[in-house]
Amino acid sequence: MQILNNPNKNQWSEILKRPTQTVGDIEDIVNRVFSDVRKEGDKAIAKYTERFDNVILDNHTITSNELDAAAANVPIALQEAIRLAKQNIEAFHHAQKTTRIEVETAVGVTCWQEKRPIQNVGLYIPGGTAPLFSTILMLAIPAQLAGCKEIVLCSPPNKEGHLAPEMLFAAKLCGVTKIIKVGGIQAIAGLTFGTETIPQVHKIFGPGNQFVTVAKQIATKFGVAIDMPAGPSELLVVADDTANAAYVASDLLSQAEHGTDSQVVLVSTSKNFLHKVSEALEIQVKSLPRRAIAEKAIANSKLIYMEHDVVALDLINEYAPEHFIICCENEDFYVQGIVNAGSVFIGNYTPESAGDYASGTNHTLPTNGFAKAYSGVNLDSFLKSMTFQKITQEGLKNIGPAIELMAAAEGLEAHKNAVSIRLKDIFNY
Ligand code: HSO
Ligand code: ZN
Repeated sequence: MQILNNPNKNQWSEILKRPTQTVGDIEDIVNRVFSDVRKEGDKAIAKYTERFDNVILDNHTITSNELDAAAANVPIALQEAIRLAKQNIEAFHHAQKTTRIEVETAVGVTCWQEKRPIQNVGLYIPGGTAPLFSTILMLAIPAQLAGCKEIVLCSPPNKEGHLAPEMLFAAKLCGVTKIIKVGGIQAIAGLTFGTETIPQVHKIFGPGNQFVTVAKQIATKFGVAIDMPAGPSELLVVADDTANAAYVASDLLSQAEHGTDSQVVLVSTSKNFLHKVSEALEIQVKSLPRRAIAEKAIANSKLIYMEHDVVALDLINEYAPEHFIICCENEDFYVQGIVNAGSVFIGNYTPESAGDYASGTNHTLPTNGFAKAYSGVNLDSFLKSMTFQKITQEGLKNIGPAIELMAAAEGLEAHKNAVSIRLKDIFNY
């Protein structure tokens, strides 16, 4: 692989461009599906499932019998692994609970903030060659901890019209309340408007292809919130000679195998290390079952030599990776200095796969530079902060005159009057 040699700052954005996505006329299709689902409900869902997934289903909803039967088709060892992951994800997300904040801002004026669950949430899990049931854990566990009432899971049926048993097992274990075999744009439209079988939700979570991503953005026009604009997976590793080249190569390949549009980047202040990783990549990729995918992704990827740590950190913050692995002697410099990344993995024994599955952190993270402004999914993603206040007579005496003056200055007499009418009673005139 080619090594980029200490690129100049004005070259960074070109070098670090994500593989291009062609959004093109996707919006037209999305709008058509949304309009049909809105008008025709389940009839449109069935039509598009047949058209896009090539299956005709009598019933899109998973029955409780199907759900109960799923465990029998999941090996016991895998069931145990899923339970262990659940335990850790639960522990980490449970610890994110906050207590209410209460402040008496002036004598007799008490304000407080409390979090309340989003009542109905939709979780979208893509289909494809390997449906990622681990994402069900990442979304359903915090949803349940937050106290969401309705947790609806949508995922496209496979050719036989089923969902993978691991998905059903994970969904049942994590408190999903309804599972519907529907994917793509029609799933997002169904969650947006509600149909005879799909409950309408207030927020939609989860990854998806370009069609799903655009559909989630259209959903926001109808008042539905979304977790974040999702894109292909990414990983940036910063490593020096204290790192293990084979480990680093294995991490890069772990993200590269997600999709041909995944992007992996290695930054190092050691040319020698970059060469070692390049060699290790060539060897390791050969034995991967998803070699064809990983090789294409690697072709989009970059090995970058940077002369100084300070400039390297600047470049990394500019890129804002979804995942950031630090394997350097001076790891603290990068840990302290990173301001734009979805999730950070530190040291030679912290592969990104740990966060993808079982360490406890969430793997639904901002891609495509959105880590500059967005957080990954966490407990708060399923909660709203609400404020409350209670004012006594004394309190209104204290702040009322200021409100009256400000309201009058804004020309809002009715606002002023809502205070004056009370103050008159309190002062008895
Ligand atoms: N790395 C992915 C999540 C995932 N990996 C699921 C394996 N399964 C998110 O970027
Ligand atoms: Zn992954």
